[in-house]
Amino acid sequence: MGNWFSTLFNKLTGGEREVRILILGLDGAGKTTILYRLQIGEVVSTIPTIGFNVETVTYKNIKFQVWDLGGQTSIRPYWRCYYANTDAVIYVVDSCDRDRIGTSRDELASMLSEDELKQAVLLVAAEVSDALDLPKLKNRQWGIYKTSALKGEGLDVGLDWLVNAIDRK
Ligand SMILES: Nc1nc2c(ncn2[C@@H]2O[C@H](COP(=O)(O)OP(=O)(O)OP(=O)(O)O)[C@@H](O)[C@H]2O)c(=O)[nH]1
Ligand SMILES: [Mg+2]
Repeated sequence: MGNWFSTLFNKLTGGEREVRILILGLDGAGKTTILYRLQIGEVVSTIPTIGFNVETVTYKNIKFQVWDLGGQTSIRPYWRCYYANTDAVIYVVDSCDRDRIGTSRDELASMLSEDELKQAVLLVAAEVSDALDLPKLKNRQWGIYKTSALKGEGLDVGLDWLVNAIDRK
């Protein structure tokens, strides 16, 4: 078994460490709602996140350490403190928030340009790939899924994609 394979095997079976995932996106995009929908399978009532929430989520026998960071303008500069050793980013976009889609695209671009996230797989929870310039991304596995954290739609298929994408790395 090659080194690469055993590292991945350990990662996915929890032998070495959990898969580290960041949930990012503008304030009000639905990040915290997604975190708790994934963890307890229910919609919780949220307040704006100042700082972060972190939870361990087990999905299909894989342990994810999921970090949900606050998305307000004043908090976004701190996202970079969490980038090291991140396996995947789930980027959440409120597709109804048309006025701020450009801001969301710019934050995504600046996040993806960081060296520490070079290897990270990108899953986008939204329905707005063109507006985010996703088709222009090079050297990055990305997937986009229309999701509703309230209805619980789209999260499973998105996470399945994410697990396979990490597996292929
Ligand atoms: N319609 C709809 N509303 C949602 C969805 N997900 C979250 N919301 C609502 O959007 C509001 C903000 O959700 P949060 O999960 O707190 O947003 P957040 O991205 O964590 O925001 P910050 O912590 O400020 O960065 C809440 O009122 C949610 O109920 C969704 O999929 N559809
Ligand atoms: Mg939040």
